[in-house]
Amino acid sequence: MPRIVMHIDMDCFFAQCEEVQNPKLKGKPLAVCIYSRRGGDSGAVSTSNYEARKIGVKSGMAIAIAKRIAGSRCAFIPANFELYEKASQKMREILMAFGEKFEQASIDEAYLEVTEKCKGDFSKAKELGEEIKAAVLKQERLTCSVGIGPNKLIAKMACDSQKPNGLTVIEPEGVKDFLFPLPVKKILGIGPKTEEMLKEMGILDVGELAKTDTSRLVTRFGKATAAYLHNAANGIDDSPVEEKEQVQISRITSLRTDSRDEKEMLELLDEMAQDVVKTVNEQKVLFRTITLQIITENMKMHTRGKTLEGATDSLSAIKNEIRALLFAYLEQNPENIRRIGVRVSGFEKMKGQRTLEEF
Ligand code: TTP
Ligand code: MG
Repeated sequence: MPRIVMHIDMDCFFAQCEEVQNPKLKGKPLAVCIYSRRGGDSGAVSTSNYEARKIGVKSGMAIAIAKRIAGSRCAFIPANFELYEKASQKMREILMAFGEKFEQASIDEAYLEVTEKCKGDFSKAKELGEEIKAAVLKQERLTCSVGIGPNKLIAKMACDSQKPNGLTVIEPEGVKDFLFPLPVKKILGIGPKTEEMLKEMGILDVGELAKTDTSRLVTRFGKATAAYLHNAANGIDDSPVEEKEQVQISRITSLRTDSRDEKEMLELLDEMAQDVVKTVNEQKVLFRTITLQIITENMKMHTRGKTLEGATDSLSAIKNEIRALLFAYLEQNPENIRRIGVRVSGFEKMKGQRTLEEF
């Protein structure tokens, strides 16, 4: 049965999250910025929507330069990582259901192994890709791009080849036609330095790289890199889709203003505890450790944790422990608090037995 791997990447992820939260931003150029602590416009554009890319505002650009290029045509807003983390978690929950194995590759990218699910049939995989896009759009109101191929390397490159809102299928017979005309820098892992070295050897596109005698590559790059380059250029990649066990589930949020307002903190903690338990239940795990996270006004991070006798998924257990941890913390620490969070860890898989609280 031919192997089938899918790669999913959200389109202009941070910018789309902002557009969903504030639809007025939609349709106009938008840059999401990470401002540095130096103030003013120092910092970089984290990402921009496709309208902003058209006028030259791109990831990694200094904010001041982007403003010079775009002027008032483009909205510049600060990054809100809580929002993106939440959307990323939701994406994870949606996608996991669609394949036999799931691997998160970055905040907005994932791989799915779908060989069994599609019985090695690429047309079934294409239908599944369409279903996934529809599910993400319906549940998150976000568009993504999907690449389908015989391995992770081809799936990712297929995904990158048509953005935004793309769906690209490369079947095993089509791999060489797809890869060979591309410039070498399109191969995952080939950065400007390797590209330059290959150029000096007269190798510009993937087809040339694929046909280059490996001994020439070994002399230049060493054995391991030469093998990678040769295989990648020929579309060969045996790396498995690896489920990375989630080691913790957490939520963190900012207080309205830096303070020691217990009522506000308890309300926020209860809300986050509910959210955490919802994810815990979706992932069918039990946790043993509950941790309170505190970031003070001077940006110091403190954690206070408690490990329970037995694993649980009980909401009241989190609420009670977190309250106790908060009161103990406030006793000992006089500073105002900026951000506060809840984390659970020490997971055990649910064994099918129900917990006391469900009865
Ligand atoms: P990408 O998936 O590389 O970019 P993107 O989702 O914004 O756009 P595309 O449609 O091309 O996929 O990165 C995901 C997020 O990571 C992105 O929304 C913002 C963040 N990021 C940075 O903060 N700095 C960077 O230089 C890049 C490339 C991304
Ligand atoms: Mg993306």
